[in-house]
Amino acid sequence: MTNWFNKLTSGLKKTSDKLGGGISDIFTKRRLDASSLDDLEEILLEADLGYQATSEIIKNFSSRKIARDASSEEIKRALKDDIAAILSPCEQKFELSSKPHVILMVGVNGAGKTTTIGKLAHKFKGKKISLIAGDTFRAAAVEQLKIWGERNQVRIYSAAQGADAAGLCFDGLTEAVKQGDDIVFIDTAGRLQNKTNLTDELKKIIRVIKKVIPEAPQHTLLCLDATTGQNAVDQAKTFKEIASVNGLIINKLDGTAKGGVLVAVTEATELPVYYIGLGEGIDDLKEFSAQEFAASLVGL
Ligand SMILES: Nc1nc2c(ncn2[C@@H]2O[C@H](COP(=O)(O)OP(=O)(O)O)[C@@H](O)[C@H]2O)c(=O)[nH]1
Ligand SMILES: [Mg+2]
Repeated sequence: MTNWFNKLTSGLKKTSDKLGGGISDIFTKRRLDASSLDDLEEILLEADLGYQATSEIIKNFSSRKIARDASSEEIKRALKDDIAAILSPCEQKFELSSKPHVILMVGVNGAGKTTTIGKLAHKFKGKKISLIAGDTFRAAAVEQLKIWGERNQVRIYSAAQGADAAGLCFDGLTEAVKQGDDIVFIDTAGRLQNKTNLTDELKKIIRVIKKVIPEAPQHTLLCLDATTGQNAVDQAKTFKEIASVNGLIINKLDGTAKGGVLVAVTEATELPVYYIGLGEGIDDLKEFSAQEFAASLVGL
């Protein structure tokens, strides 16, 4: 727990240096007034929190009873509370509801889909798990998932490069039902540069999944790369629209200066953040905590 908090805090250090450092710069010498609030607003925008969250926070600050001579530490605490309040509806426990529980992983190339499947399979160690290598576009993607399958000692269902992803999902899921799997993870390709193709492919995959199990996928999780900043917000909106995403995983929060984008993404989508990625290793996936995240973000 403390370990994780340290990891989160050091991961977000570049963001909190910007945010917390900026606050110290403003409020060490100046009072809380319209002009220092303007500067605070600028800092929040620069830290990628997005326009909506930023204006909400600034409005809160104006109406709040914070002493005009509050220390930068007090300002940070108030800011942390505001950010935690914005994020708290997004903190939801990830729960399995069916057998098999089908988890469809979506997101652009490089967002961490395959890696996250590997990490999640590890988290659910003890359950009967299979992985479907639905990114049939790149041979490397199948290989990468196979390595995660071996590491976790779980079954992987794959086809040759270029095979029809929806057909593979149908076969893999049918097999999972037959085998009595508890959880099935479906990896997908993420070519957002061709939105029509991607949309068609994802829709087809979802249709096919429903043919085998009408209430699946129980979770469609969108992986986002925090280092892409405001791009992640656009991706989130797009994928929510085309793939009925019902949960987020924000990766690469280790070492980014754009950690604030998590706030912008949740404001834009109103989706829960189930996990955050803090590294490439099998253990580097953490359940999202609004309080911890807000504290790390402002450097408290
Ligand atoms: N630093 C860091 N790297 C990550 C994280 N998640 C994934 N990666 C790396 O990002 C790269 C792309 O990940 P991958 O799972 O292949 O993305 P995909 O294309 O969406 O399947 C790989 O090199 C991963 O090891 C994370 O949380 N932190
Ligand atoms: Mg992949």
